[in-house]
Amino acid sequence: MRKLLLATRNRGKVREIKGLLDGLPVEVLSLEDYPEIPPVEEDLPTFAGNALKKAETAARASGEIALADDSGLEVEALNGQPGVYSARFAGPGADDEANNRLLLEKLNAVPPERRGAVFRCAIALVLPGGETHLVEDSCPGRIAPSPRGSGGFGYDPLFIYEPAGLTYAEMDQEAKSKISHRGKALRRARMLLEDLLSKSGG
Ligand code: ITT
Repeated sequence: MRKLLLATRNRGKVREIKGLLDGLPVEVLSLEDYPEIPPVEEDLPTFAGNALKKAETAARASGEIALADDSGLEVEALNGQPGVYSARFAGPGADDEANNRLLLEKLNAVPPERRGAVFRCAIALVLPGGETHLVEDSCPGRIAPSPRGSGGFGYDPLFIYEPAGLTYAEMDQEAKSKISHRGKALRRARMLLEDLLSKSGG
């Protein structure tokens, strides 16, 4: 069976992406299976640029098809911050709790009607020969006044998906993936991947 390397070390992402790729004729691996591949410096100004950089590096180093996700939260009242810095909002190596705390601090005096935000996701797919594909999608929402729910990862307890009136962390993985930035982008990436696998004879 062909291998597909998820170019990420984020376990929350791995869980969601594996769920969305279920049933494809590929063995899905992640960078945890390739400890020799060094971390990529995510120094580009766009989600697309960083996703491509991560997938290209992983495809080159492993010789397998690589899929990378670069994602993050843009908060209107913060002029789009933390954006591409979402993972290290509270500093290098910051954990989810520290990032969430800082986000709430920065929005302390901001009323509900000005707490709009957008989650964005770029998925890059790179074949061992260098062929590259990119898909992007997003999901609008609002930042809650305090954390709610215990599912998911990252900023999930603070991101309210308004049509459901629930934070991402109050939704189960399937419900989140139906409407999330990652779910929407990955369903399109899955179709591309199905096409590429059938062309290359599985
Ligand atoms: P990799 O680069 O190894 O994939 P990372 O955590 O550094 O892992 P990013 O650079 O793409 O990933 O940073 C995205 C950050 O945005 C991530 O750490 C989360 O804090 C946040 N994020 C992205 N998608 C999210 C989601 O669905 N729910 C909650 N937070 C999310």
